[in-house]
Amino acid sequence: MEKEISALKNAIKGAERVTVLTGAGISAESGVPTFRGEGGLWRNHDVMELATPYAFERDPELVWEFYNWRRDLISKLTFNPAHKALVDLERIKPSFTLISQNVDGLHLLAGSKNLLEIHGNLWKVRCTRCNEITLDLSPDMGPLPKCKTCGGLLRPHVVWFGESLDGELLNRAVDASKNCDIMLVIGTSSVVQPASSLAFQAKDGGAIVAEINLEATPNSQFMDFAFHGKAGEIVPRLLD
Ligand code: BJW
Ligand code: ZN
Repeated sequence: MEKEISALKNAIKGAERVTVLTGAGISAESGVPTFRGEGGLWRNHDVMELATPYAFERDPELVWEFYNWRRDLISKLTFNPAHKALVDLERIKPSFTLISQNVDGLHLLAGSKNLLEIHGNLWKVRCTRCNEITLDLSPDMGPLPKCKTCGGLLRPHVVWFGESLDGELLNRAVDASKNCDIMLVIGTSSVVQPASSLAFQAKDGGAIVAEINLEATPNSQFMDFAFHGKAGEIVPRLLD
């Protein structure tokens, strides 16, 4: 592992264009539950079944209760050494893009700048009637929050299963993946599309691709480097 760490460290040092893809695992050490595995249950509901437009249509109050619980939890948490190391890396690279599937806002809180939140942001809400998007940092939005402009029902401004990602954000994420020297894939199970395929776009574009995850993923075998361990420990070591 030491030799590999040192090889990847050198590759990162020599790279001008760096792209990073993160998932829930990078926030796990901050206390944010992941989606699959142990963190995947909320009051006996599979969180994957709550993160759908059908769940919101059927029972918006339950879905809002789930999101209010997450808002409250995350409002008490902060970024960890892995988030911070990426901020430091961005400062020294001529070209740096951070693509995150996370909606927790912890990369922004840490100070990341060129950030593409491809699954949205928990602290933004969108009106289901007039589509207005607003930032609202209150930990509890109440049972069925309404739009101040038109009175329509608000929803979290996140991307649920079966919904399309914002086209412009996705184009920028694909561009940054195809045109980088190195891509770091941190704390994602790599099972959700289209995020999972970005590592292949990077590889096709000639980049070195490295995964940092507690355990192997379906993409591990295609990686140039795969480190198994905690992001909060490995990422700062790679970038110090
Ligand atoms: C650590 C650690 C530590 C722990 N250190 N590591 C092609 C084929 C088949 C299906 C599809 C397809 N294209 C699209 C689909 C459908 C679907 C999809 O991908 N389904 C698959 C499950 C099969 N995709 C979509 O619907 C997407 N939309 C789309 O493509 O539109 C067009 C279209 C629609 C329908 C059909 C075809 C095309 C939208 C996806 C939206 C995902 N939304 C969510 C919820 C966001 C809102 C919210 O948070 O409330 O996004 S679901 C959830 O999964 C969330 C995450 O961002 C996402 C990814 O999860 P992530 O981050 O990887 O977390 P985990 O928990 O899975 O993994 C954590 C990892 O960390 C683990 O590996 C741990 O080991 C590790 N870890 N602690 C390092 N300390
Ligand atoms: Zn409205």
